[in-house]
Amino acid sequence: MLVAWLLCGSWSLGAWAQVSHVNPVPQEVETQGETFSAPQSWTVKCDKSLEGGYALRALAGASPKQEAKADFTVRLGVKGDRTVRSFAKHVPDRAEGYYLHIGKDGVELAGADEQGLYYGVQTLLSILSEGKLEACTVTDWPDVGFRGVVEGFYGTPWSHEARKRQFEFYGRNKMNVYIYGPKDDPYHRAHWRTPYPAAEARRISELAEYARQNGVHFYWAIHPGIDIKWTAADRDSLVAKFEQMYKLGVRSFAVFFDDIWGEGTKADKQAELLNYVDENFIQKKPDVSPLVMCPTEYNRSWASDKEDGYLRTLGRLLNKSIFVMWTGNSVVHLIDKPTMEWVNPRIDRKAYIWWNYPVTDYVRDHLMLGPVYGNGQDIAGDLSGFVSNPMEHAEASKIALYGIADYTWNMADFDAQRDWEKSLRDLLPGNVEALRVFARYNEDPGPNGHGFRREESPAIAAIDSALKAGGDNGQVVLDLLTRCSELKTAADVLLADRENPLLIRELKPWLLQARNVADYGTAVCMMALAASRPTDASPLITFDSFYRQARSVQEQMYQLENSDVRHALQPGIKVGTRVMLPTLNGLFARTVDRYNAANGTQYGNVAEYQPYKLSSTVPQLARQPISASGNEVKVAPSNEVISWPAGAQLLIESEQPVTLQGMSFDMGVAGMAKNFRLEVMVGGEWKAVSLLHYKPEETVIHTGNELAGMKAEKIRLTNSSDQEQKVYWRSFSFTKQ
Ligand code: 14T
Repeated sequence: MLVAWLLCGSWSLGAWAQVSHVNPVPQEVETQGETFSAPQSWTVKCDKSLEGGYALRALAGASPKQEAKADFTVRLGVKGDRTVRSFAKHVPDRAEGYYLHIGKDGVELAGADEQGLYYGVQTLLSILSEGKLEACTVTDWPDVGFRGVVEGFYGTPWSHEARKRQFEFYGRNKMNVYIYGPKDDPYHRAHWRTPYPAAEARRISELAEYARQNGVHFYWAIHPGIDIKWTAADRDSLVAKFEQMYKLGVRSFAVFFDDIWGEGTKADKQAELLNYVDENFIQKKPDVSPLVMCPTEYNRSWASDKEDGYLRTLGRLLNKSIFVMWTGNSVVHLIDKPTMEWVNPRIDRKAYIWWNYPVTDYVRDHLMLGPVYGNGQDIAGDLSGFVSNPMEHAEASKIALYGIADYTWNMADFDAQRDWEKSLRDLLPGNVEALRVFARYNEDPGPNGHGFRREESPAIAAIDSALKAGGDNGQVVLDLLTRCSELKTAADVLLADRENPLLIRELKPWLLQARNVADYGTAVCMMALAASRPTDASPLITFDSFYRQARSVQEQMYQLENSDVRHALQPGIKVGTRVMLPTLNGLFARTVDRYNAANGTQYGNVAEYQPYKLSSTVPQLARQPISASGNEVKVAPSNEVISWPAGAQLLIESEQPVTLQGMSFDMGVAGMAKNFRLEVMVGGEWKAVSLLHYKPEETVIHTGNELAGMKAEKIRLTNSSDQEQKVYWRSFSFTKQ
């Protein structure tokens, strides 16, 4: 009785164990939708040659025990094996394809190759996931040959454990490539010639082996372009490094020439080197995958289109067996038919897409947890590979990666929304509702130099329009209030989640900020309600109290953003900045205006808390973030060369006068101090402060002693020379007493 009841309990969730929930969506499925409970044990039959292989090993972990004489048999193998002879004719004639038939008394499974068999096992396991099986026939294969991930972002590389978890995820979701190329691994880029020390070498070895067990090609990439000389010595260093990696068990290799300048960027030299590596290393070893390269001009906006330009030279000279990566029309861009039609003839082969999504190294204050929509679904035949550059948050990246696995496997049937729902359930089955709500406010990267944007919380966009159209009608305000409450609940529930602690640790700063956004929204909605319906229920249920609460939460949002919860390089924790916060700020301002007009009061209608405001007539500086932490106020550095016109200025305004202690900044050029004038506004008057270098060859600029103790209302820095100055914006900060 008890057992029956327990089984029923699990069955009620069991609707999940269906072929329709397999990711990626299979190419061909026949089913009547009939499910039955899986056997307690089964007999696995295969040819001897497969025993000990990774496909068989994947099956060994499954829940039905393997027994010599069970009623239920699983017959499996690779096309050509004796065991699968009777049904081998159904196997699709495609690399990595498989045929899977699940019946009441057994399973037939045959792969076009061992990888195909492995994928058939994955499909079987995922149908099996809830103790049930569905009677069905699946004929399946991937659209794109190489599918997966390039760990190619700037910032903290993924941890060893995170990478291993990733490989399991790739295996389950039928991705077959992981390219190791974290920009901040010194042995990949800065010290590419240096062999890995023993401990790091051991980890790479372990990763390569772990990847293999999960059906993933572990590509190790080298990034030699920063200082390479086109000499025999450097060529040999590169091959020697590859040999070291080969000895560690690496069987797939890539060479990156992205984000470099100078000598390393020459197409003919790159091609000569790569052909050498291809002919003397890759081709010489029978068990090594094709070489992959990332070009210097890796997107259309940077590509010169001359007949003898970079791309065509590469296309002409590079061995045809070498894959060439491409990010699309710009660094961060969707990929479509015209993208492929432009690049393929130029590189004279099918491009291998490096998709810069969901990477956030250019907007570290945001998360990208939204659906994977917008790429062309008719380009499967135009690509040789498609890999995603993820976020430095490994677990959180899985939402997007799940979608990319699905898209690259079966492009025509890809449905971004359906896929997204499935991915959330896969990542956090116990708290999928909360994750869905939270993710809707973490989709868009915010304004950025690459011009890449995503939609965000469509439900809130609809509320915003309704509010504006209906004069902040009470019913719509209640709808918004409900959404705020929902967001708060989602964040709280996720903060207490124990199912995927690694994910929650990554999300935590944004979960805390989501609570603030929700609290702010609640206060604003209550302001709107209290403004039209004053009550005397409590002295705190008033417009005035909610107004003060809204301002207070804004300040807390600011404090959190500038706390050490976040990234040192780029402070900030942004949630709901595209739709939710503008909706709330709009409602706040309209409500205050309406209240002031009706009551003759003078509440300020700007909610955003900003103790320091930066503005500039130097266009490249006007949008630099300014932040405070402890006693230090910093303007974020910029990676570009700044053209600072004569007479142009940078202005910092403080909400309240601050007593200065010290200041220094670095414009990357020695002797620059004489071209600039620094002034501080004290009591409404501009006072000059002297600027100096401690040593003539130093680029850092210091201020004279007169600065300390000044009660500054504003600070301004002006190019006082009579010509434009080219400078770097390396650092700028001042301290308060
Ligand atoms: F290799 C490339 F295909 C590529 O995309 N390189 C980097 C990549 O590592 C980084 O994660 C990505 C997103 O920020 O963009 C590329 O890096 C850049 C892009 C720029 F536009 C570095 C400097 C830039 F100015």
